[in-house]
Amino acid sequence: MTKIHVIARQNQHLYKDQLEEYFRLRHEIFVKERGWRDLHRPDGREIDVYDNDDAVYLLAIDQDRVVGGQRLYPTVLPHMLSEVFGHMAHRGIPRADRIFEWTRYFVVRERRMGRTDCRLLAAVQQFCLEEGITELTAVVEMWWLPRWQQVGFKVKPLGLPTMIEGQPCIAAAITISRESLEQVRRLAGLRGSLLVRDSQLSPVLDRVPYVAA
Ligand code: A1S
Repeated sequence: MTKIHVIARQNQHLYKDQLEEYFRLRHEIFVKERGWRDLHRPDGREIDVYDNDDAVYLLAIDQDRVVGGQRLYPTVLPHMLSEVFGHMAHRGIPRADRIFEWTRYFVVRERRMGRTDCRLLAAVQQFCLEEGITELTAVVEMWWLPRWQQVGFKVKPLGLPTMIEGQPCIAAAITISRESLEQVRRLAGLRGSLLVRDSQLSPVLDRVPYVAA
């Protein structure tokens, strides 16, 4: 059964193979399939400056195979919205310990039937609730808005739509809530937790001394 594994600085060493597969899948999907040419790398691994010890990955893994993934990154550090897409957040860039940026979301082609997608969406809500993360920010193509509405995510735009590589895109903030988690769980027919996580692992709390330093 597909579970969503939480991978952060403290347990990355246990997931070396899966992270390698995840970076290769990102290249396959974002560069080759979606045509985001700027992300092309000769080694076939889509990795950027935010793939570092501060990133948290929620990977959908089925029998050791990565079938989907997403990345969270602290907004108190320089992140994509602050460094690259700041002009899209006309209302200002939300930044706080409890606000993370959400990027690099995908499901492998063979699993695009909604089920893995719902699991990843439920996982991000559950993980954020458990960690006390209150909000996620993201820059997305406009078609995400009806998708989020359908699964009960509470979304507010941070600015007006802007064209990126020929696609209308928007910066948005998603409020984390138990109701959203329950709604996406209901839609997906999910009961109980999907997350596999080290009980000692708390990426948000672990960051606090670092931020204060
Ligand atoms: C940043 C994202 C942040 C959240 C972090 O009937 P359909 O096929 O039209 O239904 C589709 C569409 O409505 C819509 N959709 C999916 N891809 C679209 C696209 N490129 N343009 C416009 N609409 C699109 O979603 C419906 C269901 O899609 P699906 O692919 O058949 O199935 P599933 O399982 O829901 O998977 C959706 C995702 C987005 C995960 C999958 O298509 C994927 O991994 N795509 C490639 C990666 C990607 O584009 N990620 C988003 C940017 S990251």
